[in-house]
Amino acid sequence: LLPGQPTSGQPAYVLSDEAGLGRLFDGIGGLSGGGATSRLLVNYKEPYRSQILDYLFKPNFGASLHILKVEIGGDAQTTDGTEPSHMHYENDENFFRGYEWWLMKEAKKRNPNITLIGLPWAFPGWVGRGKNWPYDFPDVTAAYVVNWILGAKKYHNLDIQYVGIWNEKSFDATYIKVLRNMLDRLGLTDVGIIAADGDWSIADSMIADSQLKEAVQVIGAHYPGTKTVPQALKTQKKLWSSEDYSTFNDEVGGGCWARILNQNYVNGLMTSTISWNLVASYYEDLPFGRDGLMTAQEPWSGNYVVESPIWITAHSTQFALPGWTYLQTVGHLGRGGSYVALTDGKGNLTVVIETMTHDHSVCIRPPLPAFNVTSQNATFQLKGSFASIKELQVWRSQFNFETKKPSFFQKLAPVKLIDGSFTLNLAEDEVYTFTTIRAGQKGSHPAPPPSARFPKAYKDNFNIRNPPFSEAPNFADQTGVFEYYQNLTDPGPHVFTLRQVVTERPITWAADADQTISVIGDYQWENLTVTCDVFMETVKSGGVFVAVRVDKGGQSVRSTKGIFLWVFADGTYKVTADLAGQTVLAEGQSGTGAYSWYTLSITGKGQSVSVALEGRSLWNGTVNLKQNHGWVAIGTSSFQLAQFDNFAVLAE
Ligand code: 147
Ligand code: CA
Repeated sequence: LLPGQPTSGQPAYVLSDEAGLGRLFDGIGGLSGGGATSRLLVNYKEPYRSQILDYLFKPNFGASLHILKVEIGGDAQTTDGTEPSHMHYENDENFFRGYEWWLMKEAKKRNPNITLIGLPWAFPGWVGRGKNWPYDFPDVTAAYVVNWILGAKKYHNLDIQYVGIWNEKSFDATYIKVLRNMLDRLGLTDVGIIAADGDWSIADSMIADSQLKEAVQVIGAHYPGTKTVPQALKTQKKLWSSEDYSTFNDEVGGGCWARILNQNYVNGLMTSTISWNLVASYYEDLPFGRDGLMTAQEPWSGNYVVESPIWITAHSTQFALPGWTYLQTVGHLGRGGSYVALTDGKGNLTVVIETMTHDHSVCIRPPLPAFNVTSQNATFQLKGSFASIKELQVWRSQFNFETKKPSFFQKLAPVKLIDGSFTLNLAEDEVYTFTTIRAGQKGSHPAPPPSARFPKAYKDNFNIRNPPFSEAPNFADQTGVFEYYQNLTDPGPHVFTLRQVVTERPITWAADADQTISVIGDYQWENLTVTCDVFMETVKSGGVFVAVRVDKGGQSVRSTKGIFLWVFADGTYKVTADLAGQTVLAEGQSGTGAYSWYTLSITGKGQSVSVALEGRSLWNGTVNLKQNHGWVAIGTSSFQLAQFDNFAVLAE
């Protein structure tokens, strides 16, 4: 029998602390990065940007998250783009790149108690001293990561509470000990190490190696399917689902989230669950489109969507905080579904019940074994220090898959307890919170502007002296990093430019291209003209491009197709149908060289394409791409410095 399951005629699930309590609750979180999942969020105008942040972080308002986990940018592709490193080069340090610093500060503004976590997916190439591997020089890697933690405090007054090892890649026991040691020597003893953000296998190593066990504070597993393993339990460490969800955020996604938030504890004794990702703020046609707790992928329109996972999160987060404790009396319901209960140890009690059916709660991974859920009556009997509770506040979500008219996070009339007990009728696909906590609110802001396509006429001259972010709006780097740059020695009109700054292949997490590329615009664009000024900073092997109809980003960026116009520092040009440059449509002399500015343009109209250099036609031809639409892009032929200016698109 499962814990709390009724044994005979009188069905009652006991909620009690009489036999002691369960594990300490560490909170529910969202993950920004891994990678570039918040890229478009930063460019929302106010008040929309603040509204989105309220739905995510404001206590007693929306998801009211307890934890924000961010990527420690490593200049490499990490799912939906690259995130910039705080150390592009060994002698470089800059703690104002990207948007994770800003996001952590916005989260903390709303919830000063939020737990902050950093985890690297990739590292700049120099960390590996030329090898695509971060563990040969563990002190170099540790210094790089610890420097990020120190910079967070020094420049942003952010206290990072936990740091991870290498997302979804192998861990190295020596590195973990070196990292622990370095943190301790610097007085960062309160910074916990989470390991190893993959499967549970580190538990075996920890049992075999007591120093490793000492060094690690939390075992973090990814997509655990709500289950743990005996070895992990044996370590007696905190167990977390340190990355989970990654499911399209429709109602089935909300159902997935409801089920795993409860059952990660019920089945796996995991005391934290972190959603990949926090907010879907990347072009939807990049990998894993809309796998966030909510959607904010249109900074140009201001439109965003508060999706069901936000309200499912609220059922737990608004009524239990990190530092609360799970009761031992949690479990499965007789006819399917589950319940958890938590207490603050001061008499407060929160119970979360879910009855998600199999087909309405499938997550992206792992496969979900069959189970049955049917409607049922459930009686809960409060005992121990909860026996005297007279009334509980009630919040309900009904997915209503049949009528397609869901209702999320509704406050119902409080329930009176009779002799410490209450009974409810549970239908399929419902979530309930019963709690002594009277706070709690279904927050709302006025409806955002309607959805709109990316503007057809778009320009950026990058002329901004103190940009709020290091990256220009809407450019989504897929290999390399493109930053605002002030070219002080430029005699003419190109003082303010955009510059590709990654000069060495990073220690990669995904298959980055051998070229660099940043995409922008509407994935449906087919007929259009793009113009951009380009400037190579590498003699002989310099090369830059402008492209249209770019069909891929993310982990498949290496096989990106489209129409690419390249000029090279050796005086030649090419038109290719792919980023890798294997399908050459045209090539010839261009007279181009390093350290001069050139204007490139491409016009595509149906199958005919024309390309021009300095306004003079270089080539006209017909193309027969598999896919005739896609983003616009800029980039370089290898990891090299190059600048871009006066970017302009006019689409039909
Ligand atoms: C995770 C990554 O950590 C995230 O950055 C993001 O890419 C996410 C998308 O679903 O996936 O990586 C995983 C890679 C492989 C598995 C699980 C997560 N897997 O094979 O089970
Ligand atoms: Ca400019």
